[in-house]
Amino acid sequence: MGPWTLDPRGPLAESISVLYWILFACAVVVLAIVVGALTYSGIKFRDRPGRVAQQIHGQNTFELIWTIVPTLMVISFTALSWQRLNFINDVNSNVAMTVKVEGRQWAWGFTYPDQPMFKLPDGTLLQAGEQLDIPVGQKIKLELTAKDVIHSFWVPNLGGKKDAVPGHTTTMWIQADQPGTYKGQCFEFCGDGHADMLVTVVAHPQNEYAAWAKTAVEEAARATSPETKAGRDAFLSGPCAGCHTVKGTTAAGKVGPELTHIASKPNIAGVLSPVNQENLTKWVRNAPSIKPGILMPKFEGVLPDQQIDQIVQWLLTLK
Ligand code: HEC
Ligand SMILES: [Cu+2]
Repeated sequence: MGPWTLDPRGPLAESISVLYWILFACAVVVLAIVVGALTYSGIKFRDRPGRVAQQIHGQNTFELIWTIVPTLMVISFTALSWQRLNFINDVNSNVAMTVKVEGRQWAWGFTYPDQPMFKLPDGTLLQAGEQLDIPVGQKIKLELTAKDVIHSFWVPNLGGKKDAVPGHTTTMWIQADQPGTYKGQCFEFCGDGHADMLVTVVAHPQNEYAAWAKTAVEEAARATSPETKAGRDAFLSGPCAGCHTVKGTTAAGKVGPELTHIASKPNIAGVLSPVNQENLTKWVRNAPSIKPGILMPKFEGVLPDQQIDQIVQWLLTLK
């Protein structure tokens, strides 16, 4: 049924949607009773030839019913919600793994837990932009924060919403009961690119998860060598990552082309070839002078020359 709360695919989403249906059913019953009684009395007691409508005061039985019944309903809604909130807010028991999530304008970045299976050869941890891969049937704790403004993490089939707040860590958990791809979206208006701030959670069968992690670590290792770490860091923490995607890193920008294999391309943006240090440096320094009217700004005088050099060194490793 697509990404929405009423199509739950895990225990957290399930508990939310069941509560929703209970409240909805009760609301429909109340609505039917109120509208029914109103219509009935409107017709039965109306002023008409041979009958003068009257004001009636005091009806103990009715007054007791419509005080006690709603009170009991509200109390039971509170109890139900309370019990579910305990389940929803329990982010710590039986957690299989903890993933760090960072929201930034306008993409989600993930850092996998400090476990051997997610370690790259240089000792850093596997990261990903936009897509989070999890094993089926396991409780995954998310530690959320944001880099710039408040964002909100929401994958409706798997769980509720949680704000990602700059300088602060919030927690939530998700769990998928069947393998599949679950779409989500930032749910707090966060600027121009808000509508494109999508997230995909892919749930793998448990026995295939280790194999997925191995491949992902191998791919990511290509984008991390100790010599080019400075360039990588500058790229990921600077403006580049907001516009470009590099698989195996948190860079998940959508404005410009993907740069995962930029060093193997025949040319830069179809206008500069080959892809080498000289041409990449020219491009990053002043792309608009090479291809007028493009969205990529010039970085000459914006980033220090040394940083541009480091970034270019790193780009050259992306084969
Ligand atoms: C505001 C968005 C934006 C930012 C910021 C940005 N770029 Fe770009 N970049 C683009 C766009 C758009 C293109 C595609 C231009 C074209 O082909 O017309 C591009 C193209 C490129 C290309 C050529 C890609 C190819 O497939 O040939 C490289 C390399 C590149 N950018 C590197 C960088 C680096 C490094 C940074 C950071 C210093 C950066 N970009 C920052 C938008 C951006
Ligand atoms: Cu956002």
